[in-house]
Amino acid sequence: FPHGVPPRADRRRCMNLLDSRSVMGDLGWVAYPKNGWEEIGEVDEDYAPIHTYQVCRVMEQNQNNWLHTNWILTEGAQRVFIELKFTLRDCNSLPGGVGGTCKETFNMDGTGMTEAENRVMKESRYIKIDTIAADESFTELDLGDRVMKLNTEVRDLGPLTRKGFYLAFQDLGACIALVSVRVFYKRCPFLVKSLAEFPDTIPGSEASQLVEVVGRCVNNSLPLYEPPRMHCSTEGEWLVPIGKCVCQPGFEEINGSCQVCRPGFYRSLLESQACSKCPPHSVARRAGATACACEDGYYKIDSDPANMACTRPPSAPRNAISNVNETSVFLEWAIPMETGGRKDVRYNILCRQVLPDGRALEECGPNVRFLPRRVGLSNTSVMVADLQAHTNYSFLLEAVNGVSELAKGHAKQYVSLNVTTNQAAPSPVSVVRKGHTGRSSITISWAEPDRPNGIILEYEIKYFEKEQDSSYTIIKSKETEMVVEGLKPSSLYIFQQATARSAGVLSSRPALTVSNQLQQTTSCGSASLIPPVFSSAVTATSERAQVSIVAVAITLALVLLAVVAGFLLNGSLSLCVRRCGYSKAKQDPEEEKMHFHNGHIKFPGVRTYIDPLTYEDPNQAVHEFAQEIDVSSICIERIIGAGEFGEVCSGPLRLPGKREIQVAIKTLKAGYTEQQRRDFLWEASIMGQFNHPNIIGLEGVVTKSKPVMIITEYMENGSLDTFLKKNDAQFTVIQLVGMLRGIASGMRYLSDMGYVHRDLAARNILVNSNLVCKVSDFGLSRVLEDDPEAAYTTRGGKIPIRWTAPEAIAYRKFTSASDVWSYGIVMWEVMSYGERPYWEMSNQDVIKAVEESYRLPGPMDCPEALYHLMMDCWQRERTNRPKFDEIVCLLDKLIRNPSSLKKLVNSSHRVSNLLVEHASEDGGRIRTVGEWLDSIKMGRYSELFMEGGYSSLDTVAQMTSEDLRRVGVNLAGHQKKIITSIQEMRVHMNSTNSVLNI
Ligand code: ACK
Repeated sequence: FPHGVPPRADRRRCMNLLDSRSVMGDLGWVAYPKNGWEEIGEVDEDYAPIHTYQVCRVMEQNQNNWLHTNWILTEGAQRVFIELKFTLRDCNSLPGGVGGTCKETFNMDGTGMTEAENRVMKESRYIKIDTIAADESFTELDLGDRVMKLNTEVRDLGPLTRKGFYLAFQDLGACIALVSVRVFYKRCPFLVKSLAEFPDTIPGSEASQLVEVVGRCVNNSLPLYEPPRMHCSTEGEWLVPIGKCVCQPGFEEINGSCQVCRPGFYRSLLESQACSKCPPHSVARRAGATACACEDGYYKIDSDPANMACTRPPSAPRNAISNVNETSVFLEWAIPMETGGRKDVRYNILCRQVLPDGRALEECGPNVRFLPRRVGLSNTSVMVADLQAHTNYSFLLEAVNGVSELAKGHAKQYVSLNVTTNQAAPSPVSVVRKGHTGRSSITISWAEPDRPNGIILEYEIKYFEKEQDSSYTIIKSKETEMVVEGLKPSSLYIFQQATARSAGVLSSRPALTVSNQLQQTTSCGSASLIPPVFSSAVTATSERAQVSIVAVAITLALVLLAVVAGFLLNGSLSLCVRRCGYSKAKQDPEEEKMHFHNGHIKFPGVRTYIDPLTYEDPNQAVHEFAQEIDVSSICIERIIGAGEFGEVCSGPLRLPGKREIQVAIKTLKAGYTEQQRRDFLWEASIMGQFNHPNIIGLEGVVTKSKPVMIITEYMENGSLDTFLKKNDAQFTVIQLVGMLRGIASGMRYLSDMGYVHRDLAARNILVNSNLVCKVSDFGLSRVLEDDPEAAYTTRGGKIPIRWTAPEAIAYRKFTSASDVWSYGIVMWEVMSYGERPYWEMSNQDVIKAVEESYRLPGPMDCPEALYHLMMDCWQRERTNRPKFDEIVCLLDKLIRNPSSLKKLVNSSHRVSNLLVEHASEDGGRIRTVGEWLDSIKMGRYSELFMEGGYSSLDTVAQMTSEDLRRVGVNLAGHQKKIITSIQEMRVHMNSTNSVLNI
């Protein structure tokens, strides 16, 4: 060390085993031969006494002078360092020719032999450590000047395996003064780092070796994730720290030690640094808190983070309103004034029916439906359906949040709403029983419908002879039993049961509801029941039957008109025949003209859609059907999209005396022509005629100021196709069927109104926050002009080929039946989460394939019942397609009986039903994992599959759900989709040798 004293760190690091300078008395080293090395007392530069050993027999030949030290204990060190300080005489500076005898080096040797072993000194036992030469040798001159040319040399020695060793210095004829010999080892000194203590550690024997040492966490601290470790190098330095200790909860680190948290403060997580102040509404009365306790009346649930304020249950919902539609009630409310400090506010509905005495209340039965559900609603609205007609109900709306359960003593706060339902059609009669059967008569009976929805005035029976189904007979009964007489013997009769009731004072629409068909053959003496589900048999001759269908319709109309005439309020009346379990009944398309319209018997004065073209002045049409809104009631907040005529925006609408609602605002861009203005407002003239929960609602128009606007209800989730693509595989089948049911119900309403949409497609359906789907985009040919999907046909005009029925493409025969075809395509879009129908096939190929009877295959995971319905919608013969009311009935049935949706379209069916070579250029063959994932729209996982080692279809085919999770597919819907495809892949591999053919 140049300044004599080593730095502090080195002093701690270097442990002396021998230091000749520090020995006060005789060193006791042994010289051999005796006249070689001799011990001479001297003083150093500072005149401090030192021991030196000197030898200078440069004049004599063959010198071999040994000096060996005492036994030096290693103290466990495996490698030691030897520092020598010495002076050496320059041979050339010696007077007289000493010639070849003078040396300028000496040897340092060592042996690990014990004292006993080494009593008789044997040079041969020593091993040479090194030959030592001087950097600087001194001359006569230096002696004269008293300049000490001191050399320092350090050598290391190891690995040492014994407890000690001897050193020896061998002179072969040099002039040396050994001023000091220091032997030391290096160690990593005791260290406290990151709250962990590491003890004194002796390094390993090899030069580059690191010794790993596990530290001990200091008081009130704990290892974070893993025990703290450090590595001791041979230089005695601590290197490569791993892990650390942190203060345990309730303590914080201050100046390298753990101090307890003060009252009012807490520390819960090892990861957090310091104690934190208790969050609002919580306290820590003692020091060292690991969490704060909630104040009285405030609560916390396990999943609440420690730094979250304590919370309390919410107050009651506010501003509850109801909107009654027949036997359905739409309830809506505003969020509570006080949410309790939480974001997880949910709403529960308690429905109670007011009993006829007007005082007692009874909880609503299980038949009442709540959409989307009764409890745990996250939105501030609910649809309550299937209530009884003309009945008072009391609804209690309760707001709850995550801590409501804990707040047992907290009085629940409700808001209550009293509601009276209106008139509605009775539910179908479901059970029809056969009684006595005679040669020409049969007795049949039935139970009252589940929901009569009022007083049933009479039941109607419609029946016809199987072979003569173009005409039928209707007879009526006030009772739930009737004897049908005058039937032909040995003939098969089909019975259809209907219930009818008076409209009551409030309703203008009496209804007939058709129940299941009863099939019965009249017998020659004994009746025989025909097996099909809805059948039984009868004998009869019927003179009064066989009336032409038109005659029946007109008679029936007159009879029913007479029944309800006294109750008519608005002079309009329609009689609907809704049938479930649709039959592919013959229906002359021309019947539509004969007032048999889509299974509905229409009467003069029934509300139908009026073509705005029938108005000479289009402005008049607009104002006939759409309310003019003052522009000051609207506030445009956001642009949500672009339409053909201008931007589509959203914002609040506040009409005088009404509550504020969010609306969509379609604008007509500046610089329009009169024709464009007319075309733009055309849609409002149509939309304004409709009023149905599954048809986009028109609020009004702004025509008296600019820009001209159409204001519609706001649909939070935008268009259905984009919405589904965004939420791929995220819905349950029931949710999807619910959406389809809504669309079908809207379409049933449109077809009842006599309106043909012509451009029904998922992109033209809007979805609100409750997943309610509404049909939008009205405007006949104009819509098609706008639709980017619509292509010009050879006969002129634009048609969205993929969605359009063949007869509409071929000769523009657009009817509700062609809308049904499009509905089938929408079903396919929904069940495949927004997949493009017929993928990338060209329009020409689509037309050709459909013409050749190819149809779209069932989407993955699609229930068979739904695929059958799609296929029926795609019947070439349009009269064979189901009607929208049949579709609604069927979907309702499936929703009521979810097990009917369990059976999925099986893979072989999907594949054998394959449309055409639609997939990749390679004839639809999928060869790589990437192609396969793309084909099931899971391409986003390609990289994860590769990283997980699943790079071939063969390895993928072996994957389990567990493997999928390991790869990183965490969404349950995606796991299901991929696993289903893997199962299909296995089936295919067995038959097609590891190439998947979609
Ligand atoms: O898919 P989107 O978000 O839903 O983008 C289109 C865009 O405007 C252009 O038509 C959206 N849009 C149209 N009408 C409405 C509406 N009533 N509510 C919400 N978004 C709407 C549509």
